[in-house]
This record gives sequence, structure tokens and C-alpha cells, in this order.
Amino acid sequence: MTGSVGSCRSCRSSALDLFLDLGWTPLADRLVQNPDAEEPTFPLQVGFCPDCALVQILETVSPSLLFEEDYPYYSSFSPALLEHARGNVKELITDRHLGPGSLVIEPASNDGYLLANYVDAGVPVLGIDPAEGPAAAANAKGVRTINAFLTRDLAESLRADGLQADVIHANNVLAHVADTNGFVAALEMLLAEDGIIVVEVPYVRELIEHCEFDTIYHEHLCYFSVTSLSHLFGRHGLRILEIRELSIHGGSLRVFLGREGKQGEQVRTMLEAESTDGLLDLGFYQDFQGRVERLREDLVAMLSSLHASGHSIAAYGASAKGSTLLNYTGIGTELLDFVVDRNTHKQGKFMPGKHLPIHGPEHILEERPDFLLLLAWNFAEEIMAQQQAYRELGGRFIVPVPSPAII
Ligand code: JHZ
Repeated sequence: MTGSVGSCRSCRSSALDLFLDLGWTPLADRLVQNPDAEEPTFPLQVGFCPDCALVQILETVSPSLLFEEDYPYYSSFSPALLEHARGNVKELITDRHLGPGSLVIEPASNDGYLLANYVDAGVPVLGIDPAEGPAAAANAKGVRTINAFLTRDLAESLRADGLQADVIHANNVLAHVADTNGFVAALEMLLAEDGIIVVEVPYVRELIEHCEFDTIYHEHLCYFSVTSLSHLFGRHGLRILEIRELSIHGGSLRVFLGREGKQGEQVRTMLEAESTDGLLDLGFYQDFQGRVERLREDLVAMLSSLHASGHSIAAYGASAKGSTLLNYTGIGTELLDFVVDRNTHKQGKFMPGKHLPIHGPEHILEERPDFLLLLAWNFAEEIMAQQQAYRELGGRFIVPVPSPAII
């Protein structure tokens, strides 16, 4: 299934405009076990659809290569994300009067970090996730999970078995699916008549305005605005009822969708603002390549000068976005000594392409690098609070976006 799309992933328009080329990069979540083995790389180019305003990468890498085996991302390693999910679930249980007779479904449920909150409250759940390790971890903690991709076929068979959800969560998954319309059709099929779908996606406005180019990698096929979401879901009889802007993952949207219902005032306001601010035109995206190139130059210059003056530098967060950042900027073992990450499934492996070794965070105090490049800048506050001891010893963090800064 790997290959380049000829037309828009959402509306099928053939008029895609390329505005960013990050070169060829390895797969961002495919951590390396053996640094001598060959690693495949794929083109990473981003286009804009002038017909439905969807920003998207042009390459589709086979989903089984991306997600099925050895997928190292386990949501539960971030306390901030756990708290984020807990708050969301609590509110929905109250607002939607959920109880033992309800059903909550979540595609891309990962290790069950979100659904576990429903299980604790006695609300029946069904998780669906193609990644073997995280799905097994979810089942082990009592979150019923099918190890599969959510497709139209799976939705049809679940529906034939009588499953209809009062709430469907789709957090950070819409951008990941190769059959965008098929996935939304599957969500619609699984939704009870008066049910609600809660979707979270990183907001393309934040990506562009804050130069978060590193959140672009092959797992993320689409980068959504309210306008592009509205076109996509509208095609499947689903309407945006409410939207919230969230700070998670560098700035995200939480969108509530239903078959019918009153559209909140803020939905109209955001749609209008996107139009006024130019998000529906190529012009909004056109200087992004130049801004990303400048960031690369500034970051390489900053690290090179620190290194040349005898400072040691390591990195924090073996994140997927870290892989894009390192591979696009070319920063590797000549400037950075190692990467640390709390996720034990990542430790002992190497970063894609650049092959920096990944250790547990205790390595920081053992090695005492002068600087830590923050590759998980979206969790800056949380990580820096955990690293108080390192900071008290004089250690400093470098945050790469929106422009490199030492803090
Ligand atoms: P994190 C992930 O991207 C994966 P990544 C995925 N591709 C996606 O869509 C986005 O999220 C939304 C570690 N960490 O979550 C955990 C610590 O070590 O920003 C992670 O490995 N200590 C599905 O990988 C990494 O940092 C900590 O205290 O770019 C963060 O990765 C915390 C908070 C995190 O996104």
C-alpha cells in the first residue's frame, strides 16, 4: 500500500499544492534494534488541498509497517496525558449520563489509558488497536480490546453483533488512517442514534504558527483545521456541535460530533476566523518551508557552537517528532551523546536514522550533560519539573520550537 497519493485524502480533488519538503526520512516510531541493519526511508512532503483545505503528506506508508509490530508508543508513560484523559472521561460520564447500560468505543485505544477510566466507573467499553503490545497491555489491565485496525468491515460486523456506542473517542487517530473516508464511515456506523463522537487532533494552525514542523512524519497523514474536519465529517452525515482548543501535543482541537443537534457559537466563530486568517488559501502555508529551514540553521548553529566551546549535549524524549527533528536537521551523534526516555519499551534501542542510543532518565544524573535538547517539547513543563535535580546542578534545556531557545 506504500506510495504517493495523487488526490486529496478527503475530497479526492487532484489539485494538491506541495508547500513543504522535509526530504527522505526513516519511520519516526520505528526504533532501531541493530544500528548496522539497513533502514528504509520515505519522502516526507506536505501538500494543501485548495478544495477542502486539508493539509496532508503525499506519501502513504503501509499501515502494517507503521503500527502493527513493535509499536513503541505507550500513552501511559505521560502523567499529563493520563490526567487529560481522566478529566475528559469524568465530564462525559456526567454530561451524557453514562452507566452500566452504555457503551464507549475507542479506536486507537493504545494501552487502554483512557478507557480504563470508564472501566473504573462501571461503564462498558471496547478498545480497538492494531498495535500488538499496547493492545495486550490494555487487555491485561481489564480494558476489553480487539487487536485490529478499525475498518468499515470491522464496523459492519460489530454493528451486526448489536454494538452501538453512546460515545466514541477518536484521539490522535484520524490523522493516522490511510482510508480517511472509510474510517469516518466506520465511526458513523458504530454510533448510536443520539451518540456523540469526540475527536482530538493537533490543530494545523498551531503547527504552522509555532513552526511545529517536527510533528510531521509518516504516521501523520493529515493535519486538520476546523474547515477540513467539517468537510470530511459532513460528507458522512456528521456535524460539528462543539469545539474546544487544548494545549496538548503543541495545540489540539477537541471536536464533538453528532448526527444532529445545535452547533455551538464557537464553531461558527472558528470557521469564520480560519477563512479571515487565510487558512483556506495556499498563501497561509507558503512561507513555511523558509521558516523551517531557518529554524534548522539556527538550531544547528546553536548546538555546534555549544559543542565547539566544550559543552556536552544530550536529548530528552525519544519521541516520533524527535526523529523528524534529528533527521531533517541532520543532528546526530557528532553533537548529541544520547537520548533519554521514560518509556521502557524504547530504552536499549536507537533513534531512527541518527542512531542515538536511548537510555532511561537516570542516565542524565549519571552523565550530567551540560544541555538537554528537548525532543518532547510538548511536555516541557512536566519534564522540567521532574528534572529539578539536574537543573539545580546547572543543567539546562534547549527547546527547539518555535525557535531554538535555552531555558
Ligand atoms: P510524545 C506521539 O508522538 C505518538 P510523539 C503518535 N504518533 C501521535 O500521534 C502523537 O503522540 C500525538 C517520553 N516522556 O507523546 C514519552 C518521558 O520520557 O510527545 C514519549 O516517548 N518523560 C501516536 O512520540 C516521549 O517522551 C516524560 O515525563 O512525538 C513523548 O512523546 C514525558 C511526559 C514523556 O509524542
